[in-house]
Amino acid sequence: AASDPDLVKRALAAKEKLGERVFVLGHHYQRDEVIEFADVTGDSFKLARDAAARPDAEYIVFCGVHFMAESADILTSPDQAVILPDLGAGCSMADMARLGQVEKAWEALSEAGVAEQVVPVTYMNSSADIKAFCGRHDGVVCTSSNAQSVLEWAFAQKEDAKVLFFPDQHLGRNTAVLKLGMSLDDCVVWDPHKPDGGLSAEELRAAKVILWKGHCSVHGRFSPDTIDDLRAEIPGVQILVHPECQHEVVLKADLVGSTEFIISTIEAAPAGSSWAIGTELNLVKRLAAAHPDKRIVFLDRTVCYCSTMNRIDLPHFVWALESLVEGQVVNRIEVDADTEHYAKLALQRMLDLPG
Ligand code: CIZ
Ligand code: SF4
Repeated sequence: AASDPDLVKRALAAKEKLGERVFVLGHHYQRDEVIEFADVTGDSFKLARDAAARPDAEYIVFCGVHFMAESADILTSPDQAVILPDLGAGCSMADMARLGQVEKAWEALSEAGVAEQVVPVTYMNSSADIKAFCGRHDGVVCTSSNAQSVLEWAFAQKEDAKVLFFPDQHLGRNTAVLKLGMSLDDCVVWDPHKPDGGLSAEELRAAKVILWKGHCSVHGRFSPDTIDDLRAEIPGVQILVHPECQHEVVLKADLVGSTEFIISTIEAAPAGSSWAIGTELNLVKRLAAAHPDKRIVFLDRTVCYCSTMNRIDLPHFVWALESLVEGQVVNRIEVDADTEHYAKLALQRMLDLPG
C-alpha cells in the first residue's frame, strides 16, 4: 500500500532539519514505508558496525528490533542516543532466553560437574544482559555469517569443551551438524520451562552442544513439505533459506546463509533463474520487485511478516524524528554501564576472530 503522502512529507522535512545530526539505520526486514528513509540498510551485525562508524551523529534512529538497538548503543559512544521508534518492537526469539533462566541452566551445569568445560555462545539475536553473561563466562557472540568460526573457536578454548548455545536452537544445530560435522546425538536441547531443562546430569555430561530451546517465529515456521511442493511446481527452482530455519528445511535447501548472503546470492543470480526464499517477507518482496528478470517466490504463503519488525511504521518513525526536531529524545535505548562492559567483551571476542 502507498504511504500516507502527508507523513512522507513530514518525514522528509524532519530528516532535512536534523541533517547530519541524525543517522537512520534500516534492517532488511523493515517495511517499505520505513526502509525508504534509511541512510544505510543491513542485517543486525552490519548495522551495529555502521552505527559505530558514525561517531559524529548525535542521534541514531534504529529501525529494527530492541536487541539490535541495544547492540548499537553498546558499540557507540555514551553521548550518542540510540532511538527505537516503537518500544514494542521486541524479538520473540531474544525473549526466549532470559538472564534468570540462563543462570539456572549454568547452575545445573555446575551441579553436573561440567560448567568448567562449557563455553557459552549467544547469537547476536539476544538481549544485552545475555551477551554480558557470555562476556563474564569467557564466552562469545556469533552471527549467522560467522557461527561456524565462532563455534570452532569455542571448541578450541578448553579441553573436552562443550558449547551452551542460545537462544536459537536451529542456528546452533545447523552449524554444529552441517558445518562442524557433529552428529545430531552430540546435541541436546535445554528447555527452560522444564525442571533441570528436561535433561539429566548424564545427558549434560555426554552432550557436546547444549542447545537452548528457542526459535524464530518467522524462520522456524517454514516446513520441509513446502519445499517438495515448490520443486514439483517450479522446475529448476533453487531453495535459498536462512540458518534459523529448522534442520529438516535446511537439509532440503540448495543454499543456506545469512540475510546478507541471501541478498548477494540473488543479486549475482542469472536472469531467468527461479528462487524460493525462506526469510522475512518484507525482504523477499523487495528482492522480487528489484529483480523482475528472475522468478522469486516466498517459500511458504502461510508464514507471516515478523510482527515486531513491522511495528516500526511510518507514524512511529515520523513521531520519533519530529520529537528530535523539537529537542525531545524519545524511546532512547540505553544499556547500563556494567552490562555494556561485559557484553562488549563478548562482542569484541567475536570481532577479533580472523576472517
Ligand atoms: O531473523 C533475524 O532477525 C535476523 C536474521 C536478523 C539479522 O539481521 O541477523
Ligand atoms: Fe526475532 Fe525472528 Fe523477528 Fe528476527 S525475524 S526479529 S529473530 S522474531
